[in-house]
Amino acid sequence: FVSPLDVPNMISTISELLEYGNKRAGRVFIVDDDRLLAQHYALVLNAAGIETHIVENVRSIVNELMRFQPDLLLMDMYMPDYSGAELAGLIRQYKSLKRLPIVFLSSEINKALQLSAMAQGADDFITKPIGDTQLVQAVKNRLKRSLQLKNLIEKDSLTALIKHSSIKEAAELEFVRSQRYKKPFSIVMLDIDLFKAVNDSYGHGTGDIVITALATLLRKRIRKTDRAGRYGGEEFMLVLPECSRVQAVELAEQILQAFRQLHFTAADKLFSCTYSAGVAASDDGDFSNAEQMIEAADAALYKAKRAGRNRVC
Ligand code: GH3
Ligand code: MG
Ligand code: MG
Ligand code: MG
Repeated sequence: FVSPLDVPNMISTISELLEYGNKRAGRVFIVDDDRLLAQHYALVLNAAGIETHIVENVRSIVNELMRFQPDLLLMDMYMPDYSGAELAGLIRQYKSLKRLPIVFLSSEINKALQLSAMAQGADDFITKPIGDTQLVQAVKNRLKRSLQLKNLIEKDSLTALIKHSSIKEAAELEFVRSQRYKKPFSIVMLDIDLFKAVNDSYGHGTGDIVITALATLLRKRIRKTDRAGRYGGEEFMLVLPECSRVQAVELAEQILQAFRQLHFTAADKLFSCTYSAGVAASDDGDFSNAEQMIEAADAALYKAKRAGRNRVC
């Protein structure tokens, strides 16, 4: 496998995948009406390498959660306008927030009240007062398990890209965001050309290497705020916020050029591959949901295939 890239960081076993989840300390969203206490928690967690966000306005908690994308929610039980239990109930109504671990951090020691608050969909309870080191350890352990689980659920084991359902969720989230903030947004669908022939000529293992190499290339070439997912076998999807059609086409063409230049070796033969791509951009027209944009990107991909492959439409 000769390539101008580094060896693709292929993640092949569950233990490696769990290891991967451990590399990120995680993001914690803090909800507490005591501003000073919330800031203190944030400071202590930041010192341990954990990113934090303190809720700014409880009324827009769902928006803030969707924007910050936390791995854990640390929430007070008693606040002037809303109770933590009410907020937990509200959060659980959103599909994309169903898996977010919610931990109450409260001075409430009455077990029955703790339980009824947790019945709203929280996962755990930590009682205040709590020392700084204790808090860090408690949060770290919970974050670690939360991230491991998230990786197992969301990541494709061959390429370590997010899977079909997660990239679709990312597209839905970005669609809503782009509408709200009136920003452009693009989706790209890529499909490796004549891939069956690669498997037939060089074997499935070599086919896997090609898939992993393209995944690595995608990961390296996109921006931090972009998402790349494995949509199907040798089909990928890019979700590109604040990206117009022109920019999306340019990106897909640049990556195509880099992909074409990769040389793979198998059975003493050198070969290379191409892909076809279809772009759908929010500036193309009136889409009413992400599903319609995905369909448009799929149609453009089909057009690229019919026009002779190895191109972006
Ligand atoms: P086209 O240019 O029209 O896309 O031609 P194609 O040969 O790529 O056609 P198609 O999309 O139907 O074939 C995809 C092939 O990819 C079929 C399947 O066996 C293979 N494939 C799917 N997932 C994997 C995988 O994880 N590893 C390997 N090695 N092959 C896979
Ligand atoms: Mg309070
Ligand atoms: Mg295909
Ligand atoms: Mg194909």
